[in-house]
Amino acid sequence: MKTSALTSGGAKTIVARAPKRNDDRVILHFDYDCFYASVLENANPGLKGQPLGVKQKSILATCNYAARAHGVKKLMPIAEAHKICPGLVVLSGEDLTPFRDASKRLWSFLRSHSWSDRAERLGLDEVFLDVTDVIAYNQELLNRNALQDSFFQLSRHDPEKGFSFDATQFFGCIQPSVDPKDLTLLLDNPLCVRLLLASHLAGYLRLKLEEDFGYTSSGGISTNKTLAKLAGSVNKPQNQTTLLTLRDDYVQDFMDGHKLRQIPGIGSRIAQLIEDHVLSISTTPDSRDLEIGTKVTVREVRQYPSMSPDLLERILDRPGSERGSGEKVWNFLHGVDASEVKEASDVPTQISIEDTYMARPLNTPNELMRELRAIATSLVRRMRVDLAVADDPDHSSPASQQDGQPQLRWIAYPRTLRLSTFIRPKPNSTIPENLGRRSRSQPLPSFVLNLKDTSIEAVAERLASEALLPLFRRLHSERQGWNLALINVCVANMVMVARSSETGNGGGAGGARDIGRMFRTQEDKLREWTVYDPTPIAPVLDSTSSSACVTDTNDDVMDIEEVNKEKGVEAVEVVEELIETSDPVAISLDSDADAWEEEDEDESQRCHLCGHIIPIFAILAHERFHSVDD
Ligand code: TTP
Ligand code: MG
Repeated sequence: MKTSALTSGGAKTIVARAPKRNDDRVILHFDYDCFYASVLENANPGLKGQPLGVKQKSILATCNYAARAHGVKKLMPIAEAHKICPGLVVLSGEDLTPFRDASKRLWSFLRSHSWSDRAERLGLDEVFLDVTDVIAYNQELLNRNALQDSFFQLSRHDPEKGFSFDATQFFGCIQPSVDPKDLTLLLDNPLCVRLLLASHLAGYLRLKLEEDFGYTSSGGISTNKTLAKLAGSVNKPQNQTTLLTLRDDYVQDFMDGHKLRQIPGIGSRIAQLIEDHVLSISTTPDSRDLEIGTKVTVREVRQYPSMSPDLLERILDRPGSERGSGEKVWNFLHGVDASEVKEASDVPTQISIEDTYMARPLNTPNELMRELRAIATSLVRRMRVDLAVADDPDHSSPASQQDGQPQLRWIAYPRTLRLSTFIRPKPNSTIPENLGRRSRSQPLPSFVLNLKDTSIEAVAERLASEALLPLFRRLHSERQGWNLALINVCVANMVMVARSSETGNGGGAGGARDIGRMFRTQEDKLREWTVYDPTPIAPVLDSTSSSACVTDTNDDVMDIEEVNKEKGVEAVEVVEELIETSDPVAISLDSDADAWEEEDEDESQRCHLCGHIIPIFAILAHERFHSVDD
C-alpha cells in the first residue's frame, strides 16, 4: 500500500493514497419508480393518480408517489398508512408473478441496447447497462460543426435506427453542477463527451420505458457501477443524474457527502464495525445504536487518523471474514469499483421458492412435510419452465413426446440445493437478528434432473423426503415446536448445458442422462459436505457473515471446490469450522423456543442485509424482497 506523510500541527500523519479510478467504461443505472405500484397501476389504469399502496402481509412493500405526497412511506404498517391517508387504495403484492414478468420485459428492452450484452438486473427493479462500445461508436460519429443537430446511432448496421439530440448540453441533471461556460471548455475532454452522449442515451431509454411500457424511472450515469447507482439516487423520481468523473475532487466530494451505509457493496455489519471504530464505541453482538452509527459519513471514515486499507482490514478482521475486505472498502470510499456489469443471460442465477408462516408458525412434522412437498413441487415446476426447453421444438418425432407432452431437455442445471428457515425471534431477544435465518446446502440430488418418465409430483415427493427433510434435521432438532416462520428452498450454482450438436454426444434426452451420471459422481464425492450459508442474496461485502466463505459476489452458492480454491485451505475444514461456530448459537435459539412469547408488534430490527430498520412483523416480507432476484 502506498502512503505519504503529511504534517499537521507539527505532528506527522501517515495518509494512505487514494486508489486510482479507471474511467474507461460508461455505465448506466436504471431504478424504476415505485415499481410494484407502477406494475399494478399499469394493470388497472383507472388507479393512476390515486394514492396507491402495495401490501405484503401487514406492511406496504411500496406506495406510489401520490401516496408519498400524503406522507405514506415504503415499509409502513398498513394501519398507519390508512391513518395518514384515508383515501389510500391498497392492493395485494403477495403474488410476485406480475412484478417478475414486468421486470423481465423491461430488462429485455434495456438489454438490447448494450452491444456487449452486459445488462445486469439487481433485484426486480434495477438494471445496470454497460454501454461503453455504443458510446465510443457515437463519439466517433459526432460532427463538431453541427453538435446541436446530432444523431445517436443505436445500431452499427442500420444508420437510421436512433434518435436526434443536442450535443451541446447534457440530458437531465449533472453532478457537480458546472457553469455552462466551463462546460463548453470541458467538452474538449473526451471523457466529458462520453458522459454527455451517455446522458442522452439514458434519457432516450427512460423515455421509451415510459412511452412504450408505462414505467417512469430514475437514472444514473457514470464510469462504474457504484458511481452510476449513487448518481441515480440524487434526483428521484423520474429524473436522471450524470456524475462527472472529470476530476478526482468531483468524485471525492460526491462520495464524501454520503453516509457510509448508503454505499452499495458495504453491508450493514461492515458499516457497523467501521462506524463503531470511528466513533470508538465497543461492538456488542446486538448493538442497535443506529442513531449514532448511521450518521457516519464517508468523509469521516476517510479522514479518521491513519485510515488506510490496512486499518480497515484490521477493523473488519473477524472469524469468517473475507481477506481483502479492507482494500475493497477503501476503494468504495473513493468511488473506485472495478466490478463488471454481468453478461446478460436468459438463465436465472438461482431459483428460489419460499413461503412464510408468520401468523401460524409450523410446529409439527406433518405441517412441515406438507409445506416441504408444496415448495418442492413449485420448485421442480419452475426448474422445468425456466431451465428446460422442448427437445424437439416441432414435437414432430413421437420419441420426443411423453403422454402428448414434448420431451424436455435441460439448457442449464443447478448444482446446489439450499434450505433456509427462519425461526421467529423472541421479542427483546439479545441474539443477533441474522441468526434467526439459517441455511444448509448440499449438492442437488441427481434424480431431480431426470426428465424421462417422472412426473413433477414424483420428483417433488422424493426431493422433500430424501433431501429437504434431512437438511431440515441438520438445522433443527427432532423435537417439535420449532416456531418456523419461513421456509425457502433454492437451487443455485447454474451450469450451462452444451447442446448435443455442440458436443456431438447424442440426443438431448441423452444429455439429461449425462447430467445424471455426472451428478451421481459429484454427489458421491460431496455427500458429506454441508455448507452453512445464512445470507443468500444481496450483493454486499460483509466480513462478519459466514456466507462470505461460501457465496460469491453473484450470490450463487459456491461449490466446495470453489470454496477450497478461493480460501487456499482444506475445504472440509472451512465448512466444518463454520458449522461449529454457528451451532452453539443455534442450540441456544432452539432451547429458547419453548419459552415463546406473544408477538410484540412494536419491536423493530435492523435488516442484516441492507441495514434498514424494519418492524419485526415486516422482517419476512423484507427478507423476501432481498431474496427476489429473478
Ligand atoms: P425500491 O426500489 O426500494 O422501491 P420502489 O421502486 O417501490 O420505489 P422508488 O421509487 O423509491 O425506487 O424497491 C423495488 C420494489 O421492491 C418495490 O416496488 C417493492 C419491493 N420491495 C419489497 O417487496 N420489500 C421491501 O422491503 C422493499 C424495500 C421493496
Ligand atoms: Mg425503484
